[in-house]
Amino acid sequence: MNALDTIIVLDSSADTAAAKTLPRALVPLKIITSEKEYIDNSSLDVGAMIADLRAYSGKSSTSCPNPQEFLAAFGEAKYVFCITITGGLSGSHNAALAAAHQYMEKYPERRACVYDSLSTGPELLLVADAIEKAALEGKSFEEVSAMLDSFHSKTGLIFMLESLQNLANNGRVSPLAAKAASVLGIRVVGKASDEGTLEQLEKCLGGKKALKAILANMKNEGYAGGEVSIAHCNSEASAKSLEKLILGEFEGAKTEIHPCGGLCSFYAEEGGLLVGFCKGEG
Ligand code: X90
Repeated sequence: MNALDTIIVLDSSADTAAAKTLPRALVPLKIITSEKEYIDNSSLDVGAMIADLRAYSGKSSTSCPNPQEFLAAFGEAKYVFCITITGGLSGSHNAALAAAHQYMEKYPERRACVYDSLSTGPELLLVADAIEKAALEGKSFEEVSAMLDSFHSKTGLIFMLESLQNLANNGRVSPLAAKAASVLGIRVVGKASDEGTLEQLEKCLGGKKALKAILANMKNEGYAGGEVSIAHCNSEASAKSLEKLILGEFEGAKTEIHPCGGLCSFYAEEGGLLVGFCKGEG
């Protein structure tokens, strides 16, 4: 596969499309309140959106891209790898599948592979990095697609949330789970389940305990010093503390911290951390 003909397309749940070697494109989801519609692209002022939401108590929701929006991002690429937020919680994956179908029907010589991350945020970035690495090693489109067939066992996502309000309001977790997290000072630590839904693992009182619980659960899921990508919603300090904790135990682990984009900020809410990791030693 000629790497120059290849594009990695992610929906905006991935937080960033900062290109490495291969071009990347982000397809925006939308965050909608009765006052405003926020398009989760690179011109979105995420900080201002968070401030708006803090002051807003009305109804809010999100919507996923349609197939046309994915098709536009595929552009003229010969090979497309498209990674979406979990199909268990969003229609984004189905829209991407429809787009890939139309793309290959219209251009029989082009290929598009769609990957359901069963997750969100940083875990998508780790998948993108792995695709990029394989492509640059000279693997064929079919070889990279085959690698993705068994890739879910290679990465994981642990999250820590201070509020589950927006998730519950939009039917993405049970109101009961949200109620438990609404107690002041309680943090919920959980993981992206094998089905691509939120699985609560622990409730922690206090930030320090929650950070320790994140690392303990990462190890439980097979983390042993591999790559880590941390997304935070207005909580860089706790992301840095977590990074320190990880490096304290796994010296030399490759870590990276970035702010959540619009979609993950809306659902993770202020104080939230999303931690994607590669299982094993990396
Ligand atoms: O289609 C849409 O409108 C988007 C719906 C997205 C719903 C869930 C977003 C979750 C974002 C929350 C914590 C991590 C959860 C991981 C579960 C797989 C972040």
